[in-house]
Amino acid sequence: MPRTAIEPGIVAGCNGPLAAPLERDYGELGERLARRGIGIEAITKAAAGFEVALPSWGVGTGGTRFGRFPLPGEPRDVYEKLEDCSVVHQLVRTTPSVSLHVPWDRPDDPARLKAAAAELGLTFDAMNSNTFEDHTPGQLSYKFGSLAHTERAVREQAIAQNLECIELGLRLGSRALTVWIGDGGNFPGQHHFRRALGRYLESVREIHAALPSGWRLLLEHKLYEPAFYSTVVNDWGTSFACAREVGERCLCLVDLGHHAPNVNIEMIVARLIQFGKLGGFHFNDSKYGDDDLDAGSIKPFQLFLVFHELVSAADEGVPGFAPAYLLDQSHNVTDPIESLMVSAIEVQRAFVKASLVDRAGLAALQERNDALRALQTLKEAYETDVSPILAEARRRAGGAIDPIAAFRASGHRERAAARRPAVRSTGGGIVG
Ligand code: RM4
Ligand code: MN
Ligand code: MN
Repeated sequence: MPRTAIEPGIVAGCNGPLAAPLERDYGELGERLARRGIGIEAITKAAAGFEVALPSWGVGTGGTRFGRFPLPGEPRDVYEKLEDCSVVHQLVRTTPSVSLHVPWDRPDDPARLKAAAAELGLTFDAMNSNTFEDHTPGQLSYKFGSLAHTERAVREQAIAQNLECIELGLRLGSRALTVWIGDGGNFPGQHHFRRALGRYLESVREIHAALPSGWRLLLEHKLYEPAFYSTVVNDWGTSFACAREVGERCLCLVDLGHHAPNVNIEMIVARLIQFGKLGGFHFNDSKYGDDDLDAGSIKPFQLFLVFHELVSAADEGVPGFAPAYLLDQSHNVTDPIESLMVSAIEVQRAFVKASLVDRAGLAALQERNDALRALQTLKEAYETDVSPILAEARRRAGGAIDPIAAFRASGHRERAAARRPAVRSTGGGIVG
């Protein structure tokens, strides 16, 4: 049994009075779904099998370039980050793995870190390399780029940093490296677009060649920021072209906040699936840009439509389809543990609703070009309140029926505040 950061009796105590009303709600939903020919138990089983990884950098308060408002008891090192991730998983039961960002999370002793994670019932998801800021004094600077830098020596340093991530990940049990670079230009004329992308490709090829067996390399695009005029890997088309050039184990990662407003992301997802290049997701929500808001908080219907593509691909057994799911958010005004719990539930909610779509019926309507009924078919699934399924899946797995109430009752934040006196920078949050 893994060590739990929250006393299991507290969770059981919070669940007690909620169990009977949940049973009634679950029963009623079961009846309604049965009338549509859907067995609730199969859906609950699917919900219980759903997983999304946690970002180590998400458990500290984020911030903007205008400031950061830290909470008491924020994790100060990777061990404390793991402990907070374990709280999320203990209560929601869908987040058993953690994605590390190096060097923010560079462990002193990988074997010790792996053992600490195992003790908490956690494993490691994709590794992330940070070559978008300078870390060590004396290192070559990434001010003008990393993998696409004009100078070979800087590119070599950035490649070496990615290889170090792989090396570390190998010792931690990770199976993927996600590469997002900040390389780009702030002024027209600053970059020779084709040469910059050519240099990036050359660097990525080297990293790909060093991948251990069973590993995947995930390329993450983003249209702007930190560069505000041009970005080297700016969109999914560029990412796709690069992944195809580089090789079979090089795939694309879609971060929901990395597109221009109103872009049809679910179509991008479908395209990447169709061409065998969808490697993973960073879930968050966005109103204007890479806002890193909580998943499902702004455009829940879009999240559902994305999952409709994902669930269809899984149902159809698209060969090689196994995207990695991760939350990638910045929590500026909420308790990060609470935001991560709610976000994990929202992503799972979108998955479960997408699992309710009458896909055979939809296919027939598409054939007949019945646009109105086709939309209604999707809406029927989207508008079903699946909360009792999510709560029941958590309850059966030993989690909390109401994770926020259980977290607040647990006193974890207060205990952490007492045990973890503040340090200047936790290396967490987007602004470090
Ligand atoms: C970037 C991108 C990366 C994340 C960093 C912190 O915008 O989303 O995935 O690692 O932020
Ligand atoms: Mn991301
Ligand atoms: Mn981002």
